[in-house]
Amino acid sequence: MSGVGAQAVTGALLGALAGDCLGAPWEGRHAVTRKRARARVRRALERPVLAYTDDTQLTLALIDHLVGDTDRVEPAQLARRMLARYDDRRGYGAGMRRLVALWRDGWDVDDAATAVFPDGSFGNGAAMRVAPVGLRWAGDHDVITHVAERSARPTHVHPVGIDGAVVQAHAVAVAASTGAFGRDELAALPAATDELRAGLQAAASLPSTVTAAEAARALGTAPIAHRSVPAALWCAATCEDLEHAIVTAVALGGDTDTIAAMAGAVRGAADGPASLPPGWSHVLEGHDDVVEAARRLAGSLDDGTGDRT
Ligand code: R7I
Ligand code: MG
Ligand code: MG
Repeated sequence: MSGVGAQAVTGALLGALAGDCLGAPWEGRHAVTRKRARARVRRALERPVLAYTDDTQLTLALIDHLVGDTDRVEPAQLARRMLARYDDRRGYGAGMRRLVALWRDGWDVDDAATAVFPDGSFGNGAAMRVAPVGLRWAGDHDVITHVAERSARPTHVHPVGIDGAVVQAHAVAVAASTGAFGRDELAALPAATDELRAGLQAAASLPSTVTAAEAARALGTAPIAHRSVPAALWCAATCEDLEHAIVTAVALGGDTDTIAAMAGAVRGAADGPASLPPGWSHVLEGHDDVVEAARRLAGSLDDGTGDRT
């Protein structure tokens, strides 16, 4: 059972939400300087509301499942929770959209997982939603690995897609339980595939002084697990706070909402909800829903049995 407190849970989920909302307007752009990225973030915050995307929607669906169904993850039940929240306008990946169509046609979840990509997807969708698993089982290494893997299965059965989720879950867990996430923590993360191992090694040794364009080239910014999780963890490990981590993720370009969301989950887990800069909360769509989901997840940690109300 996790020893993580409500502050770390709320911090991680709000950090992820902030990264998703602030990264989404710039998804698919080229790398820019950090100065320009800071101006982009400032500009985005002038909008009345910043919409969240699939990253947040699926994180909420995973919490629905962990708290409302079973805490050890049943892939078919998790798929139903994803379908219940699914909204086509939230910027889902192309493979994911086709998968949802198959689920709606009544396909078996295991069969559908290899129908779109024959070896399963190695997209970063399983990694971007996995923070609740790291929070729930922080300190329980083997359970995190096992449950993160199961949480990937409805949508990502490719070993690299799964590994991205396992690595990200461990990163959130270590940040939440120690209050720290730097290069040492990054370098110690367990990766099972050559792709993630190489990515983590590159991230652990990449200086914080490189330009965003250099970092993007070295680590990747694509919506696939091994070319986004390392970049997100580099942002989290080398930036002093949540705001800088998100600004740096925006500067990298590419899959900005997801890289910023994963970086935000880790920094927010380490630093708590107070790390959300003043003035952000009222702009983030879904802020109150995420706080409520954090309360439910943290509540189910407290009683040790899962809150199935
Ligand atoms: O992983 P997934 O849910 O995508 C998440 C991304 C995030 O950036 C979100 O913000 C959203 O924008 O999408 O969805 P998938 O469609 O399973 O994977 C994402 C992409 O990875 C796919 O659309 C493919 O381009 C690529 N991809 C693959 N390409 C070839 N072969 C994933 N698996 C494969 C593969 O096996
Ligand atoms: Mg998205
Ligand atoms: Mg994305």
